[in-house]
Amino acid sequence: MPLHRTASIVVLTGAGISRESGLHTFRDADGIWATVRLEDVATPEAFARNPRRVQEFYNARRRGLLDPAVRPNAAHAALAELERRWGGGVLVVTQNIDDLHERAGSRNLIHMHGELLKAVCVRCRTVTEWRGDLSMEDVCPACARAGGLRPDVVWFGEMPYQMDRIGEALAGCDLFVSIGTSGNVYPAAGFVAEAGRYGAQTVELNLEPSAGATEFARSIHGLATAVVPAFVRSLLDGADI
Ligand code: BJW
Repeated sequence: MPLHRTASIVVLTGAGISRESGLHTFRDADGIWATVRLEDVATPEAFARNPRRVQEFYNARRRGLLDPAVRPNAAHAALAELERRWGGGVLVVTQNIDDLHERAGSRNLIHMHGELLKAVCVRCRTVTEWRGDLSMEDVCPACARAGGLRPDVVWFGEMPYQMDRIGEALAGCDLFVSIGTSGNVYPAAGFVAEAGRYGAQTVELNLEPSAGATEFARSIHGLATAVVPAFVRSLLDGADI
């Protein structure tokens, strides 16, 4: 059955959607966790133990993101077009800390794992735009204290952002689409079951079956730049899901 044009859509994205823009995924053979242990860079304990090591890891990734060669790809663009042209609501919930969705034009967007181009002060909680390297010597522009700025990203053991708003959107959506995520990290990996429980149709678009592939009513496998624009086109053309 085609989806009614007033239907509400929630799209979850992961690192796979940005792979063809030149950014690494985490768990693929050439992924980030193949070169660095997540326990050394992506936990609050790692930051407490060796803040400089963690700052260096994110400084390198921030520089990579700001490389002019890294640009939104056809999959990011297709989701922005869907938001512009779809009658019902489209919410993109991304696990990615890059800014490629907003650069492509997505506006109704939640960065549940934070944003690489922002720093948060652990002393006063103020979030500041940050495009340069970050160090323990930097001073928070809000509270003027040094040593408290960290990347505004969600590490293991920390609560992802805007979970209440995401929960409401999952409960109210008619279609849940998961793109480019391996389905290994919770709570995002549980969104398909949550949306399905409330009666949403569920579709996975990924290079390969994710860890939660059997939870989806439909799976389409291929490169994000091929399968996402095709899927968006089929929605806008009123094809069956
Ligand atoms: C392509 C492609 C192409 C490639 N086209 N596709 C035991 C059981 C259950 C849970 C837990 C547990 N022990 C601990 C937990 C909780 C923990 C967790 O899930 N751990 C698991 C490892 C087991 N989660 C947390 O701690 C989270 N917080 C939390 O749970 O708080 C409590 C809470 C309770 C109740 C409700 C709510 C909250 C926080 C998780 C923070 C994750 N942080 C990271 C790093 C920080 C940001 C950064 O540095 O970038 O976020 S980890 C990393 O993984 C990053 C990602 O956002 C996240 C997900 O990765 P993603 O996007 O799926 O990437 P990959 O590489 O795994 O997959 C890419 C996919 O793309 C692959 O399938 C490819 O095939 C595909 N692909 N090229 C299409 N061209």
